[in-house]
Amino acid sequence: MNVQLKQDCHFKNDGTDNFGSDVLKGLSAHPKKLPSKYFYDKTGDRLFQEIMAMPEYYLTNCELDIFQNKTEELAKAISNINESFDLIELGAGDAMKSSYLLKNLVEKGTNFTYMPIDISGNILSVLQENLKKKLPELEILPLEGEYFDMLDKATGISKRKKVVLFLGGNIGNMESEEARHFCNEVKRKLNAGDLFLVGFDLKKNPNTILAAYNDPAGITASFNLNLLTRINRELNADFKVENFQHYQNYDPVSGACRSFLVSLCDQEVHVGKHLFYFKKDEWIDMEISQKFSEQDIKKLAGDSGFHILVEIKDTKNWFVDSIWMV
Ligand code: AVJ
Repeated sequence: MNVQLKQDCHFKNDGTDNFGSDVLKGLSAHPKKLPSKYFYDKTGDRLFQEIMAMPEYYLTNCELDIFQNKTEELAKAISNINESFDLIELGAGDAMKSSYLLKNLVEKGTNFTYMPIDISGNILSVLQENLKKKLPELEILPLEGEYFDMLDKATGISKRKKVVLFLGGNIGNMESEEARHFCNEVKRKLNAGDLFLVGFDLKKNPNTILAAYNDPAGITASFNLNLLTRINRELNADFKVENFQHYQNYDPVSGACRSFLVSLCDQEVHVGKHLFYFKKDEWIDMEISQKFSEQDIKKLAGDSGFHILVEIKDTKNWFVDSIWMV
């Protein structure tokens, strides 16, 4: 089974997930939009793995570079907590990147419990099996469910200090207001001295960014179009996928990298008993992958009640793991 690098996939925001009502709400909005968190069905998971394997898609390799080659710096930042703690990972997946940090901490004899949170119980059991083999001394407590429900559970289980990881640049899939709200919620669940490590994709040459999301082979296009196929299958809809075209855009001023699906003709689409009209050239807002400047990150940390302890970048300076303290 190919579950490698799956950890970026399981992005969820809150405990109120409802595919059907979210889709109906999005298609009733002006302009129409669909939530990118629903990209990850079985086909979507596979397409995202193909994206991560593309030479243009640099994000995964950059963060892997940090976890593989700057492990000691990460561990040193975490050692600011000089007592036992829980290491909680939001959307842990197969823990490919974090396993380098876990190994370092275990070898140092650090007293901590790893609590991977994921909505996929299946991937969590794969993770547990792998880590048991690789790091038999690691204390691990997998938590299957939504981020905030499981964070509550974790804080209920133990009163120890907390280190929360949110990797992969997943924060970029939120609009800025949503990201602020998300960080605020994490902050509310933590105590003074706890840490929050967030992975951000940085602003860089606009052509480099656009290329990562606008691949000539059309994998990213398929990744977007697959959501229409999923809606057809799961919500009894009749999207004609060939009537929509992927359009990708990066605005270096705002740092927003956005994907759209453009309707190629006037058309009607049924979703269950609901009917939606698309004008030719009308678009659906699909996904934002926000890029950040150092200033943007500082502002987000400050606005949500954290201060930046240390920032660790990859060798190219394209990606940063920013470590915040309450
Ligand atoms: C999983 C959110 C990090 O936004 O870069 C990749 C998803 N979308 N190509 C990203 C994605 C199109 C990815 N994240």
